[in-house]
Amino acid sequence: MPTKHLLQIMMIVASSLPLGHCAPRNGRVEFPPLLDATLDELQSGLNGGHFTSVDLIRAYTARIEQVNPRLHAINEINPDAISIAAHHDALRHSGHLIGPLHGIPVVIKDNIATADKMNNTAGSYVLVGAEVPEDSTVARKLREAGAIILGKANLSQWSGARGAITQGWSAYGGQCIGAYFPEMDPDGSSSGSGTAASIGLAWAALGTDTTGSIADPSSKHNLVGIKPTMGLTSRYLVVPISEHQDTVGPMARTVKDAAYLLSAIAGSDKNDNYTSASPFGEKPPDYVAACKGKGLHGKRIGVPRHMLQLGSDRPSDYMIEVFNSALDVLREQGAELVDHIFLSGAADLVSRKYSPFVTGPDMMADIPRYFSQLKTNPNNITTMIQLRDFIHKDIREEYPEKGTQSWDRGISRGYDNTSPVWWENYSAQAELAGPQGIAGAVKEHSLDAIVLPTEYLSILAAPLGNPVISVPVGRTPDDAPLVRNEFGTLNLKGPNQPFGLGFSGARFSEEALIEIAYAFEQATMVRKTIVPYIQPETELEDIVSKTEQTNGNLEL
Ligand SMILES: *[C@@H]1O[C@H](CO)[C@@H](O)[C@H](O)[C@H]1NC(C)=O
Ligand SMILES: *[C@@H]1O[C@H](CO)[C@@H](O)[C@H](O)[C@H]1NC(C)=O
Ligand SMILES: *[C@@H]1O[C@H](CO)[C@@H](O)[C@H](O)[C@H]1NC(C)=O
Ligand SMILES: *[C@@H]1O[C@H](CO)[C@@H](O)[C@H](O)[C@H]1NC(C)=O
Ligand SMILES: CC(=O)N[C@H]1CO[C@H](CO)[C@@H](O)[C@@H]1O
Repeated sequence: MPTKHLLQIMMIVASSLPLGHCAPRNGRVEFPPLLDATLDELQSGLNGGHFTSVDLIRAYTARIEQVNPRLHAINEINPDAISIAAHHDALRHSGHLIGPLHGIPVVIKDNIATADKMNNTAGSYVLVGAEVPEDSTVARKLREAGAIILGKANLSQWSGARGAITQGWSAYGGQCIGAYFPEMDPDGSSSGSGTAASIGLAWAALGTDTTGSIADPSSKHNLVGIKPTMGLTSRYLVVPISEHQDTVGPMARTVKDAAYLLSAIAGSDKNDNYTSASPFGEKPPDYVAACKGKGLHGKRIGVPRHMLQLGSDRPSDYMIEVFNSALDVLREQGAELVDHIFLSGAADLVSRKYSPFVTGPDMMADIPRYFSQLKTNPNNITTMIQLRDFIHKDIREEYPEKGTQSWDRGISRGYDNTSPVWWENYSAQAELAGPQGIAGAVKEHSLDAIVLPTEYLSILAAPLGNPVISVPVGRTPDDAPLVRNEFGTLNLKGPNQPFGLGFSGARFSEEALIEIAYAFEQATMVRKTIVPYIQPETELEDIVSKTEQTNGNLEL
């Protein structure tokens, strides 16, 4: 097979580029462990000639193959990843770096389209074989920053918008599972992005968030997640749920790495005119520069504790203890806390008084619009009714065990987001989430941020697209009981379950939130204290020493 042969040659050429030039090849080179490797560590190893981007692709691919049969985190691997990496290695060798992410492997949620050999399925067979006219804007920006898109991450199918299904399940990718205790429900809908970034199946991942789908799985997978302000990152050619709430954002292992990713993908886009609300235009702030010491100094942070008493899922005493210790850290690091602030709109937001009538009708307009943008639409779907019919008939979609309730409701409601009823619900909810929510609290108490355990925060931030950043803060004790999810399919709760501290604030306040989160992370460094119970084995040194032997043999 000529193609395979060619690839092998390119691999060998690329791997051998830096050999003999810079690297001390005596086995004393330190390779960053891939469970935690940061961008700065990877770039320094690449620039020092200790390993190449091809090595990175081979290592991450081996790691994916080791765990994917059990964890189903990755739906597809980019068949061109090695040759792209070889190209990046050659560029690096000639002194040309495309951008800050040059040659770094990233995975993206399987609802973010790329105009390459990979499918963009939202986890459904209805989109297998579909083609987009060009890269989604965030994928293009990743490539322009130098990143290599290594693969597509599994997700709760249709980002959880189809109906009653276990988080992380998709027909196309199977059941994604979390890595911190047996049969861990991976949360979602950016489930595969969570598992992949948490155990080092790539440097980092992109997810998407409509009502918590970046922040919440980041919390549960021991990651730093940034759900950007709706309008900071483009949704062009991303399979949607709700044009008023969807955002694309980073899921990474450190605040600084999440900031690198956010800087790469942020910016206005003529193909997504919600991004014209951004005050920054095409040039977002330097979020990496916001990762500096003393970021908590003088910050005013509100604590809406009453959120912990709303809804059915209350925090354990243990989680409240950890949360209170985290608040102590914020104080010690120079923040001024305004405790017991009250958000009068919160109870109605938690009871989801209006939200189904906002995101549901959005979906009725937005999913058909995505189909209309395809260059190749293999099943000729143009309406929600046709989409539902396909799912009902194709046995691989596991209907009716896996339902279509969200679509059934949307179809029987009979209107989309052009209806006056939609507007009334949207306006009512905007009052709760704005003047009676985060914006109101920020104004009344002159706050830089509000803080809560992450999973109690997303519901406040979702309706008006306020940003959220989640940082690892703790894990459940070893004797915490296993609790099955509502479907009885996986464990929703268990021992060694990570959870995060979440910060939100005014729209487009990411820079301040990153300063705060970075200072908190540096003061606590919780991530490395939480160890997954399952992780892949291959490390860079395995790949590099194998490459050396191969090269040696060829040279004989
Ligand atoms: C995309 O889907 C096609 C089927 O239409 C399949 O042949 C191909 O292998 C898929 N791409 C990848 C990278 O898996
Ligand atoms: C939004 O963008 C689309 C194209 O992406 C365009 O057709 C439409 O007119 C724009 N709407 C507004 C209000 O600017
Ligand atoms: C979709 O439409 C095209 C063009 O009309 C047709 O050739 C093709 O068979 C259709 N595909 C399906 C699955 O209906
Ligand atoms: C929200 O939508 C529902 C269902 O269509 C409707 O009955 C209700 O009146 C709407 N609420 C408001 C505040 O408009
Ligand atoms: C890359 C990869 O491992 N893809 C797998 C995703 O899950 C489906 C369903 O189990 C497999 O068929 C793919 O091979």
